[in-house]
Amino acid sequence: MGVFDKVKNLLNKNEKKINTALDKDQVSISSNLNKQIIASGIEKTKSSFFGKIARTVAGKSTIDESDLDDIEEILITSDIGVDTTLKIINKLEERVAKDKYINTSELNNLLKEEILSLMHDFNESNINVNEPYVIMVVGVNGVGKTTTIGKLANYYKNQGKKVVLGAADTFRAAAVDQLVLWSERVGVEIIKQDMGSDPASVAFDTIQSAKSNDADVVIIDTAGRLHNNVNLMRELSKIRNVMGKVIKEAPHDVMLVLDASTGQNAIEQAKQFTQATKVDSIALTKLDGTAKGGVVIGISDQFKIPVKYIGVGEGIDDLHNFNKKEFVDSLFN
Ligand SMILES: Nc1nc2c(ncn2[C@@H]2O[C@H](COP(=O)(O)OP(=O)(O)OP(=O)(O)O)[C@@H](O)[C@H]2O)c(=O)[nH]1
Ligand SMILES: [Mg+2]
Repeated sequence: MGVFDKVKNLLNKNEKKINTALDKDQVSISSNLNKQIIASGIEKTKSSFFGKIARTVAGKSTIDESDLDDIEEILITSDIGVDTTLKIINKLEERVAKDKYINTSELNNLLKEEILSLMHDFNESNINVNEPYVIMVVGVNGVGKTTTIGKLANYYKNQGKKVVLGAADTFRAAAVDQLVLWSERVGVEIIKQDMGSDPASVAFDTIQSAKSNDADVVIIDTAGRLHNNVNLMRELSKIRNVMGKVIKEAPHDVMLVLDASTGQNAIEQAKQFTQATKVDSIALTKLDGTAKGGVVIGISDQFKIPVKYIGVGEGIDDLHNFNKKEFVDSLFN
């Protein structure tokens, strides 16, 4: 290797080192920021859940069988759900039976470990498919579907993606207007028809337009429906099927929106929806206003469907990728 090549190699190596260091810095800055946002978003859940646990074990150096009943009650009242709570308590019991008692910091670590092992993370899917990536948003009335779509559109637009919204909630006049407002606010295209028109037809138009205009992401709004209404559920299937006629794999992501502040009701909705239709991911909204954030743990354990996003406010930037480790760390720190 000549002197020139050696110098060039050296420079290249240094540049790589600097770039890697910068990347690492960026990752840690954004990860810290994410942690702070999540921590403030789940403040109420944290002070309720962790506060209760801390009060139960305050002044104690050891936890025995009888304390576990109190802990069980706290987990259940934190909206983690009975099934998931029992799994956690069984593990704690095993440990107490083995060691007779555990100390409070061990208790915290054990709780943290158990909760983490029950939850599922989302492996970021590749939305750089050749055709538009289609997200169909479903959920009952008022859970935050349209708001989440606005925030998502903004998120993808900021990533340089071309986004098209589809106003397939033709059930209420105001629903289309609300999505139009979001499309203007974010600056993305929207496909709509008159109120009362066939939602499947709007979805079809949207995907066709997105395909011919080389869009990257399509997000379809649907009417809030009662999860026990068979006809409305059928309508969802119809919307879904019609998409597949334009893009074979569409919808790539059927996203169920759940309102965390409804606690156990959100778990019930997840049950009904997953029985009635394919659900690929969950967005959990309104974590900011509730102490019932424990519901994330129950949902993640019971449905094996990743919680992909959490909503922590009404603003355009109040949607975040969900990361189980950050969530559990925020809950315990
Ligand atoms: N605090 C808080 N409010 C939210 C969040 N997400 C949505 N909202 C509010 O919840 C209300 C309902 O939101 P929408 O987006 O209209 O809900 P939707 O599911 O589209 O409702 P329908 O179209 O009637 O079925 C609005 O006032 C939103 O601003 C959130 O993460 N935090
Ligand atoms: Mg809506």
